[in-house]
Amino acid sequence: MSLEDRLASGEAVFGVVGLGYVGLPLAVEMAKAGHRVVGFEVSADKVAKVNAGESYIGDVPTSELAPLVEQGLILATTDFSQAGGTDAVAICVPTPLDSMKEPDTSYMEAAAREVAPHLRPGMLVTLESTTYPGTTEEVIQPILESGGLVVGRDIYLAFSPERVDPGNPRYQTKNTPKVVGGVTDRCTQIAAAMYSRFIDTVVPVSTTRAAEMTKLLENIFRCVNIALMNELLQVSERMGIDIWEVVDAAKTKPFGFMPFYPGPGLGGHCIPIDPFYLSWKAREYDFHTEFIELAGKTNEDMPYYVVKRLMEALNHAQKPLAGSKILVLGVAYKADIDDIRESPAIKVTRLLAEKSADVCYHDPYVSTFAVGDAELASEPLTAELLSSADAVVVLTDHKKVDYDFVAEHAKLVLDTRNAMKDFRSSANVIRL
Ligand code: SAJ
Repeated sequence: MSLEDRLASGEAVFGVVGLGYVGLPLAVEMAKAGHRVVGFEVSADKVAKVNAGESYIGDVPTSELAPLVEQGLILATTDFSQAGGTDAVAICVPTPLDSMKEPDTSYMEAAAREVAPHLRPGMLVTLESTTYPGTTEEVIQPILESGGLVVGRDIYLAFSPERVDPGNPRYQTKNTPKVVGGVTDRCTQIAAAMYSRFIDTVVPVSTTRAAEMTKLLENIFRCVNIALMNELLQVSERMGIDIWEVVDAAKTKPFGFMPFYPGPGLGGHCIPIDPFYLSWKAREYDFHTEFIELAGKTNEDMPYYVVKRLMEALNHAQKPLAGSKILVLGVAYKADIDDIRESPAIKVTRLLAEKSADVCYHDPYVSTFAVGDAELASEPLTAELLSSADAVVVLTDHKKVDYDFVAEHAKLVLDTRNAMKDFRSSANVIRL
């Protein structure tokens, strides 16, 4: 029976390599559509948790995962030889930057090398990890073909970017349109047929490179526009203009404008990283992506700008930063989540510690946080804590924090997220 027949009949068995914030939700949607799913993980701990029906991903409730495991629809394993028993395998592994800010494709290559020996004619492999145009055909395809099978003839290969926004209450895996681009038209068709089994909208594009570039465009668009706001923040501050008021006013334009906001820097595992996958590859074509480089520089500068503004605010109170007690409010990379990857708070708190400030923090989602060699614990947000701080710096605008309480008890607040917009006229609250 052909893969398309097995897809249509629901008999197709799916594989997912990497059961993280992309792979585990994907496996759950595949299983909810009635397909058996084998999850491949290098972490035995994650394998054990999944097979016990315990979710470790915020977007996947245990109550949703457990029944699928009990029904035998989801099985996790570290044994990649079981890939031979699947019909289609989606690779959802990290694509970080290395210390030189260059793409680290080692996780994708390792995943492909684990799968390759178990490929059978008729199987489909899709790559979901965000990466530079050309990765699928220049890096992954040769590995998959190393056993003699040929993509487009014997097996199928496509790129389909993950579009997971952790914590998004409205858009999850099933209802977020899925772009798919194959090595051949047939690869595209088969990959689209696979994803259509459990995702509402599938968007085929002509090539793997078009699909790879689509995801990069989405995130470079954000990175550059956030950098623009961070630049406009700085010039507005010098001009005595409240950029937050200006953005709110610009938002009233019902067409041709999309609001972005300044902040303490760029966090997360996507936006600060993805653009550099393109700028790195562009050099191979003698092209310098100057917007991306400038945006990266502007965004990377923001933690330093925050510290400068804090020093100026303390200076007005005749207090040096050195020796001052600074309470950091929010360390996650964005509001209402617990993820601290690439969070600007990491850089800000390190800079404050380097300038001999006495730093503590409160974040309702993050219980411990490393500042240099020190491991800090989130302190309860009490009136005493607030009033004992020489300054409070809001780095993440978690909704569950009581900002009225903060304004009431804090001597001085530097608000980098406009979390305290209702107190913008209070003498003790300064907005970035
Ligand atoms: N940020 C600003 N100003 C803004 C928006 C964001 O400073 O106007 C900061 C955030 O605080 C954060 C960083 O930028 O530190 C990234 O924020 P983000 O809103 O882009 O959120 P992410 O990193 O979770 O991005 C994800 C991306 N999803 C995928 O890559 C699949 C992105 O494509 C989504 O558009 C984004 O979520 C989203 O819309 O929430």
